[in-house]
Amino acid sequence: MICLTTKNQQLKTKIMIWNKNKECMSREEMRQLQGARLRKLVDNVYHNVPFYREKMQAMNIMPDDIKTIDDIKKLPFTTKQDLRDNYPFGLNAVPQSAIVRVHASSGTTGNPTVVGYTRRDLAVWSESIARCLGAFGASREDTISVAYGYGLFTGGLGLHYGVEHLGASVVPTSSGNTDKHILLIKDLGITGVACTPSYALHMAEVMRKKGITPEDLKLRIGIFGGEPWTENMRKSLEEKLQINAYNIYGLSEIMGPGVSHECECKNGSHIIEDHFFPEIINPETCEVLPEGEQGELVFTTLTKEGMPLLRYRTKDLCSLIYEPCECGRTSVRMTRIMGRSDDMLIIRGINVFPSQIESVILQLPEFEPQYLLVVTRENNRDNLEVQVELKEEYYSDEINKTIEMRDKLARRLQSVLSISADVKIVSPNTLERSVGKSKRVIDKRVLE
Ligand code: DLL
Repeated sequence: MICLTTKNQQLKTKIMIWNKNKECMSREEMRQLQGARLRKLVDNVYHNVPFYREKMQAMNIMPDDIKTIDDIKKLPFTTKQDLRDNYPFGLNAVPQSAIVRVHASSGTTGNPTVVGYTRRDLAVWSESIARCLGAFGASREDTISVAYGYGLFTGGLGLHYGVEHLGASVVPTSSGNTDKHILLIKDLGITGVACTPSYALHMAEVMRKKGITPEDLKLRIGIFGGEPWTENMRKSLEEKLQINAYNIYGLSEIMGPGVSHECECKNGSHIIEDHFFPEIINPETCEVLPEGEQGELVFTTLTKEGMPLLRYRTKDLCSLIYEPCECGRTSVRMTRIMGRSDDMLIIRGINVFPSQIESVILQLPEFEPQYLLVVTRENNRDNLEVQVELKEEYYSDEINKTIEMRDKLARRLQSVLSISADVKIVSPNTLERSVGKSKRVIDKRVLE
């Protein structure tokens, strides 16, 4: 553990580089390490994951063909669909007895994406989060509330064990109870809060209404991610809460939060590259793009044991920054996520695919397969409205019958999506029909 004094005047604290050996390695040393880890990984998946063995055989690649990290280009890609096709544990490289935890996130339809972790995977995860927290200026002196959801979502438990690994105190508030959370921030002298940026804005608003000012609190660090946000949102959060707000990025398939993180320079997120190797590809052609170009982010899990993945297509669009960072870390940085190359929506931090909603609607005989999703953000809270057309034969003047059908669909959606939606039943033939690709989603949220 190393302490550096930051150049950033705004952050009047000592910044720690948690694992200087790995975070400040020379680029050549890093490439050597990545190459060695890739060779081991490929050998492992070839012998232990039939899916990868078959893919590699079909491409005429043997583990011996992988010699340096540059040979990664020879390897097959992995997609969310591959995870679904091998549901639940078909991509695991270890026996079930070695799996000590399972998380899951939304699949496009039907099956969720399930990820199994070994004890060592969890240790790597906690250490990665400790690196992030160190970069945010947190130390064992801090008390950090984790207001990401605890459960199948990786946000809650991921941050939780990382905070403990750092040696700080964790307050597992989970998401939801804003009043109690604010009370705890005040009474326990909480110094850091981990949640989605939209929830943090909501919390700031509730505090303002309660007459609580930043001077009443010890809060100084915001650990925000799980959904896209902007520089203006950072400015607003830093002003309203008088904190330093940092971006943390990750995805369950690769590990969860902690795949990359900002540092005090707040100029791109450092990728934990000794564990997660990044590439940027053209999402149409899958060709690797030259340094600095924007495209789809792809990760290879260099050290994962439970469910190692080769070249996993995240569908997140961004670019990579290879120039050294002033903070002293040598790792590649990624820009903010600019969008997605698929139609996934993130609503209140939860991933939602329009196809999931469609499949629920199709299961109910009362409705036409005609729907429109309208997403809005009011008072920093996302709202999902599902407009759906009733079939002629179910059309009735009795209001109770319509309410019954609406509530039934709302309950089904809640159980599949894990978030509530406002269902609005519309009369037959009222939703606009399109000639070409139908427009199913209107996202009115403007992230300023
Ligand atoms: O959202 C893990 C996470 C939890 C990250 C808490 C950070 C904090 P998933 O539910 O699998 O995992 O969703 C992953 O969320 O592919 C991005 O599209 C989006 N995402 C996550 N973090 C960020 C971020 C977690 N900082 C998907 N900025 C990813 C923009 C983000 N998008």
